[in-house]
Amino acid sequence: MLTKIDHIGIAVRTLEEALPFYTETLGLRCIDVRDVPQQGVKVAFIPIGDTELELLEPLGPDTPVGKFIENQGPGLHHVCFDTPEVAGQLTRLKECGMRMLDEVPKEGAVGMIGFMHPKSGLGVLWEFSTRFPGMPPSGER
Ligand code: CMX
Repeated sequence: MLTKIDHIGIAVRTLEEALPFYTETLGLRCIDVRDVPQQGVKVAFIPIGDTELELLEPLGPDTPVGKFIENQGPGLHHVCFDTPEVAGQLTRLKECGMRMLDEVPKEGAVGMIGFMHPKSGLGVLWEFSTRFPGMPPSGER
């Protein structure tokens, strides 16, 4: 079961360069900035309605977001579904013949996550996430 859009991931060259557009020009609020070294990114969390934008600054050129920016420039990087059972989702999608980048969940910034390859996702890099116990849903913190 997929319950909502947990967040939209946006690749940025630097948070310093990107944040004023979101906070000053658009008038949104950044509630947290955090390094997520296991994903190679520094993340700024921006709630909007019942979901969030995640601005993703690469921690180096040899990271997924670093390579994405080198190839395509900054912009929309991925969309994340919330699900109560990420492990089951990854297994089910693999059984459907999807090319999974993760067959078992791994630790993300706010939950356990897994990605589907954009070639199976019809051009979109889809993420699936189950928030850690005690972590409020996106848009509620
Ligand atoms: N969205 C859509 N398409 C994408 C994409 C993206 N974010 N990133 C790459 N692609 C496309 C490329 O344009 C390319 O397409 P063409 O072959 O038509 O030119 C193709 O995918 C390349 O595929 P690849 O060679 O298999 O893979 P890459 O080495 O380019 O890596 C990807 C891409 C998605 C497999 C890799 O970035 C990955 O494993 N991502 C998952 C982890 C991740 O993104 N972590 C960062 C976010 C962490 C967080 O949210 O906390």
